[in-house]
Amino acid sequence: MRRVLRLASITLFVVCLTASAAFAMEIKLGIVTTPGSAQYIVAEKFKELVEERSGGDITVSIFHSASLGNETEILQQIQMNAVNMGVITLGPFDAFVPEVKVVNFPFLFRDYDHVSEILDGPLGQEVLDALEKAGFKGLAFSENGFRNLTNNKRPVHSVEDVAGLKIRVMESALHKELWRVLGANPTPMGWPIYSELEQGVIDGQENPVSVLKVFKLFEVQKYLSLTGHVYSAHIDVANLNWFNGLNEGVQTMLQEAMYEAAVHQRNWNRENEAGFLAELEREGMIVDKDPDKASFRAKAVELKGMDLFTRDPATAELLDRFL
Ligand code: EAX
Repeated sequence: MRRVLRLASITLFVVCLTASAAFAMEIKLGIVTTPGSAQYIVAEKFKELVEERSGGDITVSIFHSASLGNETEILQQIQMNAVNMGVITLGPFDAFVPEVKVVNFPFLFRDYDHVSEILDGPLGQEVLDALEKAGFKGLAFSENGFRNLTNNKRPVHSVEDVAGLKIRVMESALHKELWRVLGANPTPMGWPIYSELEQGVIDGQENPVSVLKVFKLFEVQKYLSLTGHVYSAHIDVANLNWFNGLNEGVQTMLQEAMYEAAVHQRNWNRENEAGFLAELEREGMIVDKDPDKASFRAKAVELKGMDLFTRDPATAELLDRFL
């Protein structure tokens, strides 16, 4: 009897070991930015929730600070599943899935409430679903916020003041075309861009106030205009086949954890934006808080009729429903 019991307990022990060994998993998640950044806050919260809810069976390793390359390169690695997941700024997605750029259409959203209403609703889900064509599972939207123009040459109040400025833009056809239409000389570059600004390779750039604060761009940029021209989302993605190969319970847990991490980060951004702006002013930036947005909008709407949005019927149709 003893022997039987002992055998049974050994068997049970081995079964438990096998089960936990089969379940133990490391998720590799890539971001281009550093600790303290918006993308990092999403990644960190996701890691905390997943490790807690899986009882430590799933660990999340965060590869940050461009250790995997720029955002385009991270997306390529996610496609190959060399990296399982990422929190990636929406700009560089253009080249992979044309229709996601509708979210970056200028002056699309009135304010943050409008953003949440649309992106957490069926239209946002359609954008996430569109990523599947390129082998990505779109889990949630987090954010950098509304983008604003900065430069070192002159105060910019209306769109005429943009003429000829050499502006760094994200590696995105939409952003490049937008700044061409607004009259600038746009130069696409991956992140980071601090030294290019410092050395004067470019006159300016555009990013939300959280980015200007976290990356200390106020040290190398003088004029800030609160143009709010584009809402800058991140998409929190996974490799589609990898994700679909996980058991359903794990998929649901990861999906929920990423959505919660995204909402946590969006709240962080929205609650801190006014404070960040005050800090930029204290640091000496000259801020135009009420630029002539209408003059920017009047030119920016031309994008709708351009190849960028008309060439691909799915993109044109999706934009119509967003507008
Ligand atoms: O997330 O490339 C960009 O301008 C992004 O907004 C930047 O990586 C900060």
